[in-house]
Amino acid sequence: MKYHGSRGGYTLIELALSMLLLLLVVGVPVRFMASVGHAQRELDATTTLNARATRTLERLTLRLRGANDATLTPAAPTPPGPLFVETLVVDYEVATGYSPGTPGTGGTPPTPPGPLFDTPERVELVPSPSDPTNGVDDDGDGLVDESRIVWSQGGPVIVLCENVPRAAAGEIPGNGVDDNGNTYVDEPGFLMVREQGLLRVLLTLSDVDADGNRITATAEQAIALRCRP
Ligand SMILES: [Ca+2]
Ligand SMILES: [Ca+2]
Ligand SMILES: [Ca+2]
Repeated sequence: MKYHGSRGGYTLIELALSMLLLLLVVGVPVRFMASVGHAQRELDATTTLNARATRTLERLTLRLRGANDATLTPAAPTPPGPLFVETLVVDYEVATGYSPGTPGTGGTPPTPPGPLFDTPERVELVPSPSDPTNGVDDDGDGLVDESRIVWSQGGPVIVLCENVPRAAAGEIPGNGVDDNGNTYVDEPGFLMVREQGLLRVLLTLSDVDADGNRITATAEQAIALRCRP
């Protein structure tokens, strides 16, 4: 069957070519716009995650900036020897004032002058209650065995941050190698490093955007500790 152009019709080949051209004209922009949409959603999600990481370190700094160096455990190593101690939990105390001491009276013994401390505090990385450490994404959020950062002061535990991955950005867990070249081996997404006079905090957060892409944010902060009450 053939339609002759001299009579104003088209051949089947011409129709096929026209359809192909139409698909190209319409399809390329559609795919381009879809790609731009995915990239924008990933960028928005990453920006939000970066803001969460920054906010978490700000909250941690608020909690830890009053910590007294002499009360924070683990204690800083004393050179010569290792320059730092890696840890997932720190205990510390914040000085609230200074006591001049009291003279002994009657049967009460005297007390020497010295700093007064508030109830001990703790910052800790713990497994997420909805995703216990078993190699399975139990809560179906796209992250396997994620953890959370919590703060406590002898009472209720306050969650400072969720979605801390098993391994820091660029680190392959359990291979005994410092894959991301930051001197720490197989470190998790949250690591506190105790050094002389300060606590260095390294944070990685993970999430999954609306298109199912894994996104990551990192932040780092060195918190100076108080040497005196
Ligand atoms: Ca799990
Ligand atoms: Ca999970
Ligand atoms: Ca590392």
